[in-house]
Amino acid sequence: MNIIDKYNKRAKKVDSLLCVGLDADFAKIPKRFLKKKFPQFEFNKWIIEETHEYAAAFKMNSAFYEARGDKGIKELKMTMDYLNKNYPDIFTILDAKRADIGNTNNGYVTAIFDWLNFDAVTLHPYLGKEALQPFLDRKDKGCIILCRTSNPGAGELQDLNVKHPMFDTRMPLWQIVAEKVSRDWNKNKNCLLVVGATYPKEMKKIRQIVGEMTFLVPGIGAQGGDLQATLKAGLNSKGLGLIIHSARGIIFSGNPKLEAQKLRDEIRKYK
Ligand code: OMP
Repeated sequence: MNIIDKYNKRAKKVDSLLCVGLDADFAKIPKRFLKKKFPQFEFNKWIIEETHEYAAAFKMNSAFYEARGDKGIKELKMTMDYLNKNYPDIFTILDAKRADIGNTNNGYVTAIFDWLNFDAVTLHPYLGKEALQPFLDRKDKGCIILCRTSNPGAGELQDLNVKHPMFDTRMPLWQIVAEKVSRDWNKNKNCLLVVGATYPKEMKKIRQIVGEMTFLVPGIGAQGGDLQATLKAGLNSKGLGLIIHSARGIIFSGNPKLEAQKLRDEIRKYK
């Protein structure tokens, strides 16, 4: 099965486009978990149990695990083993924003896709397709390329008006990334794009450029992105094509189950 089909299948099964972010920030997880032997894992297990029925995907940002050294990496792996064993149909994303020269990427590919067994990883486009080939070659896994990020300073580089590589015209760099990835890098139909919910106008343009491709959409919840505008701008012709992500807005809300359900319901309503 194509990796995007895995996401679509789960999204249809639970009628949800929600991705719950398991960003288990050690400074923020409730005190009762800190007494446990594996605090981040136990916290994640609780969040997974509270929210899985609403989730089409789970995403983990490796920063929050790397920050605890070998303990954090172990608990990241424990979380993935738990998800693979108990909820194998839920799409899993490691947010690590990797990318290096080709042979170094082989190490990332083995660690993220084979050892941790994530379905997809976030990647920088900056080194180009030739360098990313070890990721792109993995037909069974997803490559989620940063295109228009959600942060306020995203435009510093992404808005640079650059010459189109083939035509005598100029456009913002994020448009070139969208075009390149959809037309040239996506031979194995395993590429996705990161498009922040905080930039719905750009999302609409990117949807026009790339057709049916799937976007990972961070920026809902704590970053203030507009869900209704996001769905309007970003859904593809099949009513899919979006992985709507929220971490802090759900996991540190006091009632993760309720917040996940609310967001799932809002997605259904505006869809
Ligand atoms: P919350 O703001 O807590 O919902 O978390 C957002 C998550 O998405 C964090 O793990 C970020 O690192 C990640 N993220 C963005 O916030 N903006 C982006 O443009 C891209 C990402 C990402 O690649 O996931």
